[in-house]
Amino acid sequence: MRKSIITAVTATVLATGAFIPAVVSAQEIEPIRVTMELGSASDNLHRFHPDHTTFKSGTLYTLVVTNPTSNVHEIDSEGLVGAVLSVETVVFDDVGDDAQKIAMVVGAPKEIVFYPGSRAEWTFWAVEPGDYELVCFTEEKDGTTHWDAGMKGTFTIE
Ligand SMILES: [Cu+2]
Repeated sequence: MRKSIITAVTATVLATGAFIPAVVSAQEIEPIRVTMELGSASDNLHRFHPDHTTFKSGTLYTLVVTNPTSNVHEIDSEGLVGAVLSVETVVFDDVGDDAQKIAMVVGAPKEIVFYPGSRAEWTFWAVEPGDYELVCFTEEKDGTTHWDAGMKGTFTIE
């Protein structure tokens, strides 16, 4: 499934002439896995770990995002979504290695909300260089957001 999707994306991109990936053959392409945690199980601070991640243009990545906390969090980066070619996002029922796939989204995820103890793996080609804001706008009962509490970061494509 993944191979056929990646091949289709590559063909589409080549047809538009907008972007030529480093690898254009139909062979299996292994994405580079990059991890990020939303908050931390050891404290209740609303932070991205790490709060800055750098990608190289023309490279295929899987951003592995886990929420080990008891809070709802999200990754919201409209800039990055527009600067990459999204392949798929696979949703898991747990953060650990025994987690089961429970859903897959094909194409671009506008934003992803993570319920406590969940994980998602977003696979995309990094394309357009730049710095892109990352925020979590989960709202607390008092009306403040995690962004207010400092849950913000940056994605860079170089
Ligand atoms: Cu949050």
